Amino acid sequence: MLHSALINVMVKAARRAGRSLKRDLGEIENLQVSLKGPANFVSLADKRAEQMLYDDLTKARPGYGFLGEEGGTREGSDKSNIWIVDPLDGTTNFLHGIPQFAISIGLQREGVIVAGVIYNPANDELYIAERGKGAFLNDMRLRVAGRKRLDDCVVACGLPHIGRGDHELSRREMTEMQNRVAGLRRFGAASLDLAFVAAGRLDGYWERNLQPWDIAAGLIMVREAGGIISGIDGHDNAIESGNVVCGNETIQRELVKILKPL
Ligand code: 2AM
Ligand code: CA
Repeated sequence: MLHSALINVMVKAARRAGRSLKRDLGEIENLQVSLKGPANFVSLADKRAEQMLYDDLTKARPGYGFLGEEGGTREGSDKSNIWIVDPLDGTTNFLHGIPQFAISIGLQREGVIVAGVIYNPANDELYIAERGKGAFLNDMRLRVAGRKRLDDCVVACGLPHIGRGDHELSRREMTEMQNRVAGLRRFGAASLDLAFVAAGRLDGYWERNLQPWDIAAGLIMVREAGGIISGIDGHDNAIESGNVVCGNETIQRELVKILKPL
């Protein structure tokens, strides 16, 4: 399938960094048994992947800014374009050898996300979206699920990590949702949760306290698949607030109705 030059640049970068992560994943199983564990190794894998992405993306589009999880903001001469990159989303999964992690690359232009690529090298699933051109999984056009009744829906969430976020609030959310949905899931890689909503695998997803690089590529993926993504308050502020609620029009609205008052 033919994609734009921009998407080709993003895909090429994601695949190269993905090969590196996949090799590193192979090493992790050996390291699991060591006393120190693979944590330091993973941190290096993460940094190496980000450096590759930075090199490839800035080589292909000199001047664009770069916001990465590892290196923070690197300003470019072109102030209107910025890459928003997570070299390894789902770090905890990766560390444990669970094949649910991804490279996430978003492009923000004049404050709007215009393109996104999410790549899971473990199963070679490549998600692509470009503004006005649709969303794709390995070249298959994506569409969010059509279910309208929450009690038919499988919905994923994120849970705050140890020492972070409001654990009491997340328990209230889960209690409420368990009473309302067919199945509740927690996969641990925000970018892939968003991609799964775009692919119609999940009917909905919500999570609080995320970072721009967790959300950027997934946001356009969901929108280009015909879904709605917002903050917990239902407004278009997912990246700014770090809180995400998404699904088809009906399900996103239902989820906001439940989560907002909690
Ligand atoms: P990460 O693996 O890149 O850190 C899981 O709920 C999601 O939350 C993942 O996408 C994870 O991305 C993200 N996340 C955000 N803040 C985190 C933190 N402090 N610790 C671990 N994961 C975090
Ligand atoms: Ca992340």
